[in-house]
Amino acid sequence: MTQALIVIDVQNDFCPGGALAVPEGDLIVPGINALMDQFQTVILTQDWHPAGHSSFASSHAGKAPMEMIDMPYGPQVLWPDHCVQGSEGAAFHADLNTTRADLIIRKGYNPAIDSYSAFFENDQTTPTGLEGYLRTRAITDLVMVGLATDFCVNFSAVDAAKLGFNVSVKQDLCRAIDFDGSLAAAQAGMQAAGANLQ
Ligand code: VGL
Ligand code: ZN
Repeated sequence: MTQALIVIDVQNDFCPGGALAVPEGDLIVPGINALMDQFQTVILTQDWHPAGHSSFASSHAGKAPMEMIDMPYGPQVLWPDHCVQGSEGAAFHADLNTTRADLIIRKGYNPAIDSYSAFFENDQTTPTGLEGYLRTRAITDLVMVGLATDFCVNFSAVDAAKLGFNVSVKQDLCRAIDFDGSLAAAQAGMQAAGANLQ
């Protein structure tokens, strides 16, 4: 068994004061840094959108953040502008230990498709390459932490389980947006997919 710690989107825009702030998003940083000591392999993900991304409400006339829109690949929540490539908001939280990262995988760079999951874009088809990276390194077991529990952690954990990885989510080192029942739905979905919720 070879395992990796996957730290999802611990970026300024998802922390208090950021454009898409997750309540208490910053509080998980010390615990995540400490957890890295228990892993030989640490992978970070980074939400990384071009300006004018199609998941931004500002890109759609008459739409406000948190409204839904139908995209060619299905329903999509519209977000405030966040994690624009190269911006301070897209940078990792200043206290996150990035030194231990073997891989930093970026996602959401396709202007037309959002990507919550670290494995596939929201069309659920276009791969990010993470699966190939893990398989070629013979990594079978994943522990996930980060932001946000109900979006990027959720989609990443469900995809990992579907792909056959053994995946655990440490919920005390995650925080949720929890919009419209999204946290409870995510917990049920992760469990149904076979992720181990800790
Ligand atoms: C995320 C909404 C939009 C996340 C990313 O990291 O959970 N949520 N983009
Ligand atoms: Zn995003």
